[in-house]
Amino acid sequence: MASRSGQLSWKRTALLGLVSLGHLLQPVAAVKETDFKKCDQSGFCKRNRQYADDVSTQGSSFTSPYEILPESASFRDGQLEAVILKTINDQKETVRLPITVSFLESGTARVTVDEERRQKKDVEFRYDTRARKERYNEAEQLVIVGGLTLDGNAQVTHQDESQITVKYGPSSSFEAVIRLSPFGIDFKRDGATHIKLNDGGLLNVEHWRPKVDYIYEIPDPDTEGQKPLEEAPPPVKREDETTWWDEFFGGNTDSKPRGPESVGLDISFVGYEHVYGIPEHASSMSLKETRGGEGQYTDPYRLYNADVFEYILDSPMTLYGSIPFMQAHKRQSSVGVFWLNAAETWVDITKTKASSNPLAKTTTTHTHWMSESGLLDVFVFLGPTPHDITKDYSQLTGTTTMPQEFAIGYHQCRWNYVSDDDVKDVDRRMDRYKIPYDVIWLDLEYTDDRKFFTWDEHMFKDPIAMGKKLQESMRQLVLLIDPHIKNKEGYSVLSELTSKDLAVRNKDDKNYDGWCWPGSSHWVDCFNPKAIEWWATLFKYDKFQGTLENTFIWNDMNEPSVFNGPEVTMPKDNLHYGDWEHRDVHNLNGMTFHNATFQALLSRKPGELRRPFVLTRSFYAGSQRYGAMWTGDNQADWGHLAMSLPMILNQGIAGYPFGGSDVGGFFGNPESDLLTRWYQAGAFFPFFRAHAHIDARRREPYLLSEPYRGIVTAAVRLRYSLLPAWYTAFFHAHRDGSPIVRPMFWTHPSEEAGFGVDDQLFLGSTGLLHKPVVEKDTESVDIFIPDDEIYYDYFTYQPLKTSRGKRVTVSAPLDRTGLLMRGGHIIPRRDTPRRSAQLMRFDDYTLVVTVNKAGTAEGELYVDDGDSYDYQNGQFIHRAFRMADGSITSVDAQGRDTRAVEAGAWLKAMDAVHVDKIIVVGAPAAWDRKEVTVQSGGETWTVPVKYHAAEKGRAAFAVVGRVGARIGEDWTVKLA
Ligand code: NBV
Repeated sequence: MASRSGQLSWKRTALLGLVSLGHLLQPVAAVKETDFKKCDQSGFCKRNRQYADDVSTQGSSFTSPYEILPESASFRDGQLEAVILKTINDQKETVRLPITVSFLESGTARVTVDEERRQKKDVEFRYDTRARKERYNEAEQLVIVGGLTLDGNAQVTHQDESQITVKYGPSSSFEAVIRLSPFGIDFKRDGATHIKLNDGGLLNVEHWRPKVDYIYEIPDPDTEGQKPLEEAPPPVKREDETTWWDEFFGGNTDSKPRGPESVGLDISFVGYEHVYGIPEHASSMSLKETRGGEGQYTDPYRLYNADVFEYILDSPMTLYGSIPFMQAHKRQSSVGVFWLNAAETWVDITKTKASSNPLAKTTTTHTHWMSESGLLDVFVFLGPTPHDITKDYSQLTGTTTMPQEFAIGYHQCRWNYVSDDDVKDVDRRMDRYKIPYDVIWLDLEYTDDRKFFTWDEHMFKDPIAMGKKLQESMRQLVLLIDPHIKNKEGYSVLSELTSKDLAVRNKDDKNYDGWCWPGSSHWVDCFNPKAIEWWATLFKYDKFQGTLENTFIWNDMNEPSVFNGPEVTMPKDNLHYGDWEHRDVHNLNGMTFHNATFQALLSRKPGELRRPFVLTRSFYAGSQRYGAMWTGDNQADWGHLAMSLPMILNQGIAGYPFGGSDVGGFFGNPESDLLTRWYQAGAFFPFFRAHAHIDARRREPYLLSEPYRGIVTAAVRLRYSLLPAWYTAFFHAHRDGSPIVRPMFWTHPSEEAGFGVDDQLFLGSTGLLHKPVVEKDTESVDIFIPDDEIYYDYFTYQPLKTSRGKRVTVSAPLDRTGLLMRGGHIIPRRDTPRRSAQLMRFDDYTLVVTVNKAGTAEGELYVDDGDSYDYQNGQFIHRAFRMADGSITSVDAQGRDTRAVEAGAWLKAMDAVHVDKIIVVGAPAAWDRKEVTVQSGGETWTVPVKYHAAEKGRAAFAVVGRVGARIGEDWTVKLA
């Protein structure tokens, strides 16, 4: 074992050494920031920032050179079309930029600016490049899945030489005021401006131009020397052209056959102090300013998917995934934008304070978006609630796929479980120590020589037997599959890839050859629909031998990570399907691979329609449709544990809530207390997986000594008992994009003091408020309370002395996490711990009712078979629970007549599933009785109640049961 791992670790060091050739053979300790660009090393970012600086220096004497030609504007069926004229070269030349402003039925507006291709005779491209010459315009095809229906009721309410006003949205309460010269748009709701485009004049569409070699004035030999020096023309400030036609970084050259083509725009959120979103960054949820100042950043937030392992904390540096969606929030109002562009993107953020009344200064957040190429395509959401924004955004990009039920249980992973015996041994020991888990994972080393779809036959002698063993306890196996294909003769996957011409090409139109885990590799190009079809063939059970129905997939390295590529990724001048440059599509790359694998799992066997499970490291807007993500290669330290929370919360805000961080930390060896605290936190991540680096010591939870092992076991069991609540929260994410774990501003949009809180969360709409301990030697947490409700401690039923907008200290010794129950909720649980989620699927339920100040409570349960798509045909149970006026009721949450639903096998089996106990926390004295009556299915019976009067800091509570009503049927529990 030791020598094998030692050998692998050496290989890794050697390979990673190639990333930055300077430190070959030196162990890589942490991310080298210098391996990744800063804004001033990225040509277009530097130019756009310079543009912003020049605009600010010129102040009021600056006029944006973009104007809409009044005669070009026309409005039809909810869409305004016009041409923006950009004036260049000191008024001598103009460029035409067609603009479309679409008003969508949802109330979302979309602004798209393209560039008219100039005639070949006007512009001769210097290089004969295979790359497409129009701006990349296919992101919509890959990202947008709905919500584009135009709003037939939108109408122009005013038009003159200077502006066009369009009213649209719910009850025509939204307005877009389009200023013609200089071009700009103000978005208003109920007469007040919320979002402004190009108000700061930073719109910058770098138009296409021919490459002309520098023209130096060649001295005329006859007149040379005659001109007196003083007459030389004054130096003209030229644009910085040094990175227009090629760019160098870290020893790599990016040839740029199309020259400069960036798009930049300022977007201001008027009166908004907080903006969230644009993951993925190891940063606070409420985004910081980026142009200096105390505690602020000096670089813009960067979105350029990259393998930034062991990343630094509190940084705007790019990470593995990108979602260019931003939400701005203030008291009573949320608005947002989605910048649909897949190229490298940077976002500067600054805030200004202004006031008409010196006592009430309001902050405005100014953002400056810069993308290297492609269209300017921005969606504008006017809310007004966070939930409206979430719904409208997910109408466009889709919602979280309904997960496999097992996927929300606990996942046991490390790099690597080294043999099938190792896997079976872990499985056995988890059972011996009664620690539930659902999935065991195999990292890279299960393969033969890093050739995906093969097995190391010495170490994994009988994968089928291993898979079947897992099936006995209804557990699953996840295998790692990366997008790089080893360049080795005789490897059938390689020969299929190349013979079918499905690989990414280099700028010379040859299959791109880069270096990754297997050594020399090619990359499957999942932008090509044919590649997706081919990829699916590789996963058929008879093709990918050793896989079974309980095998699922993990996609790693799909940024893509290329050890010897610029910034550890692919050269930007590589070519994809359709001859688009990698530059245009980089941030979409990971999603196309994730999608290909998702599609492949959907079609493993004819007639088998089961939900796939695919984890991805790289992502873009829309990736939520294909499975889970995790926050990549973090570190076993307290800082990384703490950072998990804002990162996961921000994922939820940006429509991709199924996420988690490596529990325990990927690099390094966590002390037992850190590992324990990470399990307590992880039990409240939507994706709950422990993982460890190959050089890290083994740390399966049963290896911990007591008391840690027992505490971790309790944390995992807590997760399992709450699985019904988790599944219900996933259902909401699936239905309308709601975050699974929710930050305070989302649940309490009026409580200003909570807008910056990102270290605690609500689980769905259960009222469960969790704040884990993320600091060493800390035995309490200060939980922010966002309202005037009662909050009970989850474990002790103690009603806390809270006050709205303030923090309350909750005791959290090592064996306790900070977990409160907000009054007024009914939380579904399953209280018998079992080995896996699926073994619990026909267990009875416990309902925990937390009585609020008004003496009422409400809750929900959604459940389906957790595996198929039958829920789309009514095969689900969705209950709404309510406690009021001395009774607790359950009715169908969607108002269906459930008896009319023809029950399939799963729904029939659910007939045997009942409500076992109801625990009423904060039960009024009326519950102090011996029994209550239950009515259901036309019958009435009585059930016992055990009432516990309030005592020493503990609320009164009543335990009712066994209730015995069917979970899928209407029932009433009555006091009378
Ligand atoms: O496949 C090995 C690892 C994996 O364990 C990890 O989770 C990924 O984020 N992978 C990265 C490759 C390289 C790690 C240094």
